[in-house]
Amino acid sequence: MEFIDSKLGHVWEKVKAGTRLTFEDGMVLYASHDLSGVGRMADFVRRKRHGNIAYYVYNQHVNYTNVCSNRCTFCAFATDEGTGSAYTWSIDEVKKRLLERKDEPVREIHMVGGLNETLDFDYFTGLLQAIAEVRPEATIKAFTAVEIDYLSRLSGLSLAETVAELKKAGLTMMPGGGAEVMSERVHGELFPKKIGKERWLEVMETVHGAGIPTNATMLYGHIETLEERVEHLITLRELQDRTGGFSAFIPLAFHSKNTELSHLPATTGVDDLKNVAVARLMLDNFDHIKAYWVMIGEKMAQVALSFGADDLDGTIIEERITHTAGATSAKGLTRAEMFGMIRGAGFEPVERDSFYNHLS
Ligand code: V47
Repeated sequence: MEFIDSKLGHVWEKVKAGTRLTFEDGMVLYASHDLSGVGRMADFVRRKRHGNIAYYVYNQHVNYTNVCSNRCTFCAFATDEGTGSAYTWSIDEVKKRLLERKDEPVREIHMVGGLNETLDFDYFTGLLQAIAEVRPEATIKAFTAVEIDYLSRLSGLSLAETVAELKKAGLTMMPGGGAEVMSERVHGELFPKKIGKERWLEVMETVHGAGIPTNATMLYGHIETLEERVEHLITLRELQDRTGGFSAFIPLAFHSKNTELSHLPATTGVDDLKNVAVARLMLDNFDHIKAYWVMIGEKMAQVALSFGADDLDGTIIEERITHTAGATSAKGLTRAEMFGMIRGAGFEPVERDSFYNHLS
């Protein structure tokens, strides 16, 4: 492979040989202006794993409350109880929202919410049971590690016992949010009330130990350094070596509108593609890299399929977290639009369930 940036040659030798990349290699990749060179290497690895296939899932988002006691500075979604925009859905309200779309072939319910201190533990198990009842054919992918930690404190149960109770009630998978960037510096500045790196990892390890797969994410494009990004990826890779419980990694592009960080500019297209590509190259033990179209836009997500991504996430319809922070992407996509994006990029669309079983 020919490179504009000669430093990439050394990384390419390793990629070809299947040798694990180091922290220094990660820095070379992030610092390089040879975007197509980084992307071609990521595409090489992606095609070895997934050939010409690109995935999407027919899913529905449920954000049961936006009341949150953590109040992270990067979040536009969260609010305090009693404000005009505060809401909390009862279990019946959630059921009603699921039933409204009962004639659609939804295969995954993605559910996350704020830390709302007015809700008790029974609400959460009741929520899972109700969803499992209304949508028995869908996987319930719910609660970030932050919520699981909170639920353990709320219930007074150990982490393992909490996870066991949630699993019994219907939890079958967990999304990847909540770690943001695993750096003490960023944690202190942007989300001091939220659990930190060690606890996030402990929750994930416990959940994986209970046989529940999870995703992992990284929120980029705020105050993090390139070093902190690479360290974050290596930390995830190390946990994956131990548990094998991570299914997909999703780089999350920061949106600053309506947040305390509204002075920060949007991420660039180059950075969006680079985060997908570097993740594919560094995370050699992750099967799937998602290009989350909600955050990077439909057009960039389509291009990202040639930069290491093999999955576009879902159809969604009612995304709230990123749109409250100014996302200009659609709120949902149809199957036909998913197909069009994937086919237009030269890949074969495959509808999947939460565990990447092929449905079409
Ligand atoms: O943890 C919050 C992020 C996450 C903003 O696992 C923001 O399949 C950008 O984790 N700008 C929740 N990002 C979303 C998430 C997710 C999404 C899609 C799929 C999966 C999966 C997981 O959203 C939070 C936080 O990192 N976030 N505010 C913002 N202003």
